[in-house]
Amino acid sequence: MTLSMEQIEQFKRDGYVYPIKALDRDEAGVLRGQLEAREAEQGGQLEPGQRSKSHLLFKWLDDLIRDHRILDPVAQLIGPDILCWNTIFWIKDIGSESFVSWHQDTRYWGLSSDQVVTAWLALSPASIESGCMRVMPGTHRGEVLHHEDRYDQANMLTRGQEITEGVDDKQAVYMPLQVGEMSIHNYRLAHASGPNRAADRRIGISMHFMPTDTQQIVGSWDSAALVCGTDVHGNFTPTPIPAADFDSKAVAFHARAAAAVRDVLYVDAAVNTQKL
Ligand SMILES: O=C(O)CCC(=O)C(=O)O
Repeated sequence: MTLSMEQIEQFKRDGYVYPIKALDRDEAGVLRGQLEAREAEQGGQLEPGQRSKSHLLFKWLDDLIRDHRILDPVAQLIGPDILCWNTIFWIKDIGSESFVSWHQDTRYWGLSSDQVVTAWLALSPASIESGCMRVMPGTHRGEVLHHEDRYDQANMLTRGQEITEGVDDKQAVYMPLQVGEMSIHNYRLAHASGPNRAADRRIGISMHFMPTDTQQIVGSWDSAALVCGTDVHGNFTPTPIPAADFDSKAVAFHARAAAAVRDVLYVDAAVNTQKL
């Protein structure tokens, strides 16, 4: 589960590394089953508000952000003292037009560090056909590019934010993943994804990890889970560990924590599209 020196160098140069085998296929299938059982109980899908800070709702996801198979490669890239800031479900149903426009997360998350990384785990096949992520190598080393809020209904991003110049589709690299594999990218790296034209749902979970010295510089309050090492900085309120899926104490904390993230993501936005 550890990254080679070559992969670490590639991550520094290009801003991403994939595929990393994290879970067995069957194990990932069990997690998908747990997610889909909850979706079925609720009438078929997650509510938008359940897509973010989801480790407070799903015990198995809180276990996952603490799993060494996820954390070992992350620690190789950002060091041993690690907070998980957020977890987000990215689900594109069969035939869904949902897409993600070119964007850099560093522009919107209000986090002070340039070391924040996203580990994106596939619970179903993420292929070019199903709308896997694509990235613009090296953009994590440049300026934050200009974004415009476009509010496209099919865009999964909160405000349909899109980079207006500085990305060239022809230079983009697709990151296809098999079930149980993950990619890791720096949150300053420009990335995007297309609609799902495959015969299965495309289901991914993004887990956003950062060094413990990171600060929230846009919002007045924020939370994170200490998942590795120690936190001598105390910049984020620790998230409770749910005792079970949808345990009431964690659900109550989730309401506040997810709202704080929304406040940051929608700051100065003309429209609250309620996508998270
Ligand atoms: O799942 C996708 O297609 C996009 C995910 C994304 O933008 C992210 O994890 O930062």
